[in-house]
Amino acid sequence: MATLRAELGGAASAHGGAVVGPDDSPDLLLALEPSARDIPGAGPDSSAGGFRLVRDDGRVTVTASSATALLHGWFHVVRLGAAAFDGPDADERHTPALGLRMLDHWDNVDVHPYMGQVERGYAGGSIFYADGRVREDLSRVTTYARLLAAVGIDRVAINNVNVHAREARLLTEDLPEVARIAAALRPYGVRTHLAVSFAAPMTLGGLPTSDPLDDGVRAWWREAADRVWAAVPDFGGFLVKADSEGQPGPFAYGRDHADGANLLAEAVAPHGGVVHWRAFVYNHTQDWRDRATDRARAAYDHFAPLDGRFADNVVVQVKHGPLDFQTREAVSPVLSAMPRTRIALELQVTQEYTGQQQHVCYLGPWWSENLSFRPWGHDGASVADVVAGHGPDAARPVAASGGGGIAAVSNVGDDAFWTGHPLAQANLYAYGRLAWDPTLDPTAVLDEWISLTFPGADGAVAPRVHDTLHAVMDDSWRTYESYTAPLGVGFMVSPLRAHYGPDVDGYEYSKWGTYHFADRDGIGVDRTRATGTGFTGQYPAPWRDVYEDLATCPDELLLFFHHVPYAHVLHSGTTVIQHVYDTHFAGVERVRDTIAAWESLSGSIPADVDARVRERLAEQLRSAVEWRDQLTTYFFRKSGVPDARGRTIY
Ligand code: GCW
Repeated sequence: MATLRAELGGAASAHGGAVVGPDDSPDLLLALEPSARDIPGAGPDSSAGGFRLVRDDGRVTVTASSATALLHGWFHVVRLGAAAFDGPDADERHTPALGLRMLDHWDNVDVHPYMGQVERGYAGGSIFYADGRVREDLSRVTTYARLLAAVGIDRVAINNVNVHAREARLLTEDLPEVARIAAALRPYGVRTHLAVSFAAPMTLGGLPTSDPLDDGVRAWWREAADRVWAAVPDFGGFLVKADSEGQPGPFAYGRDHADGANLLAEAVAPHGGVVHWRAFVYNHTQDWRDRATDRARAAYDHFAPLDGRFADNVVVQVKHGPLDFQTREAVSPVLSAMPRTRIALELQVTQEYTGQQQHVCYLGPWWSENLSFRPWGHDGASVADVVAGHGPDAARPVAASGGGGIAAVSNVGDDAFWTGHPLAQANLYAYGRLAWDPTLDPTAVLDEWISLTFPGADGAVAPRVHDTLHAVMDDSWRTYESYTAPLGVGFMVSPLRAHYGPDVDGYEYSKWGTYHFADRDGIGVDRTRATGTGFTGQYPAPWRDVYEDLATCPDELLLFFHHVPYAHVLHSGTTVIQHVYDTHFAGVERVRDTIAAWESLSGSIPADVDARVRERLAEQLRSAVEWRDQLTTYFFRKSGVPDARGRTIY
C-alpha cells in the first residue's frame, strides 16, 4: 500500500474529525457510532471496549460506540500493520473477554524507608510522584496511558495498596492532584482508581471508629466518595488491602470482609464505582513451630464462606496462587470457591519473585497456564471463564455484572526503558493482550511484541532478530524456575535482599508462613487431607484428588503438596535430589546460551537497549550461578547424596 488515507467518520466528525463524503473511500475509516449497540461489549457505558472491523477490498472500517473502544480498534489496526489491509474481505467483531482490565501501581508519594518509592518496583521511581507530591509534568503519564490503551488496559490504581499516612491523603486534600493524574490518563480512555486505607475515617476523618456497621463511618465514606467523583467524574473506584500484613480492616470490630467491602461499595455505588477488595489475607505473625497453620489455606478459609454476601459492585481480587506470586505454585482454590461473587485474578507483572527485572523472564506462559487452568476438570470452566463471570459450567454466566476481570501489579517506573530490563516490556504487553483475550498463545503474543519493538529499516523485524529474541525469551520463565526454588516449593529467596537471590533457609524460621521443611531425609509441605494441612480439600474434583495422590500430583507442584524423601522418584524418572542438581546445572547453562544468543545480535539492536540488556544478562548469570551453588550445596549437605554426574558441589 503506497499511501494510507485514514479518516475519522460518523459522529466523530461533529467533534472535528474530517467529514467523509459519499465519493470518498479512505483506506481506513474510524467511525464512532454511539448507536452501534449490536457490537457486544461495546456500549458507551460499558468499560469493555469492543469494536467491529470490516475489510472490504483492501479498505478497513472500524466502528465502535465509545471513543475508548474506537481507540482499541485503531491500535488493533496499528498492531496488524499492512496485514490489516491485505487480508481477504472480512467482518469481524472484537470483544474483550474481560470487562475490567486493570493495573495496580504500588507507588508511594514519598520514598519509603525500606521499600523505596515503588514497593517491589524495579524500574526506578514513580511516574506519578516526585519530591513528595504529584509530578508537575505528567506528560509521561499520558504516554503511559497511550501504551496501556495500545494493549487494551483501561484502569489504573495509582497508589500502593499498603497505604501509608502520606498516601492516605490522596483521598482528601490531594484530590485536585489526583484529578490532574486522571486528566493525564483520560485522553487514552484509562480510568483512575485509588487504593484506600480502611482506617481512613479515623486517620483522615477524626472519627473514633472505622467500624463498617457504624452510621458515622458509612456517612464518612459516602461523603468521601462524593468528593472524589466531584473532582474526577470518570473515577473508577477504590482498591483495598485490609487485615493483611498490618493494614487495618474490619476484623478489629469483629466484622468480616463482606461487611468491610460492602461499606465502601455502598459509598461508591451512586457513582457507578467499583470496589476491588483483595483476598490476600493470612496470618503474617505465624510461629514457625506451628505445623498446623498453613498460609496457603488462609484466603479460602476467610473468603469462601462469604460467597453471596458481597454487593454487586464489589470485586474480590485473588492472587493467582494461594501463597504469593511465586515462580511456580498451585492455582488459588478461591477462584473456584465463590460462584456468587465477582472474582478478579491478580497477577504480578513486576518481577518480585521472578528475577526483579534483572533476569530475563517472559511471564506470558505462566499467566496463560493460570488463566487456562480448569478447576472443575476438562469439561468445566477455566479461570479465565470464572473472572469473565462464569460458574463451573463455562457456558453459563453466573454474575449478571460480568465477572471481576483481571488486575496486575505494574512493572513500570520512571526508568528510561520504562521497565528497567528492556525485555520486561514484553510482560506488560503480554498482560494487556491476555487480559483482552486469555486464550491467546503466549508465544504468539511475544511474537507480536518482538515485531512491534524491533522493526528493521523496512518496518519488518529481521528474521535473525526475530528468531534470536524467541530463543532468548520463549522459555525464560522455565529457565528461571530451573535454577531457583525447585518443584513448586517456593520462596528460598533472601529476606535481607528484598527477595532477590537465594537464601534457602531465609524464611524457614520466620513468621511469614512460607516454609519448605527440608531436613536430612526429605523436603516439601504436606498439604494433603490424609496426613497434612488438608489444603487439597479446598479444590473441587478432580484436582482435590489429583493433588492428594503422589501418583498423580504433577512433578512441578510436588513439593507444594507433599513432603517426600530425596530419593522419591518423579514422573520424569529421576529422583528429587538428582532433579535439583540437574535443573540447577542446566539452568546456568541455559543462561550462558541466552547470553551467547543475545550477543550474536550485536549491531542489530539499538545501542542503548543492547547495553542495558548486556548489563542485566551479566547479572543474571552471576545470580544464577549463586542460586545453583547455594541450592546444590545446601541439598548435598542436608541429604549427603552426591550428584550422580559428579559435578562440583561445595
Ligand atoms: O508479595 C508481597 C509483597 C509485599 C506486598 C504484598 C501484597 C504490597 O512482598 O510487598 O505488599 O505481597 O500483595 O500486598
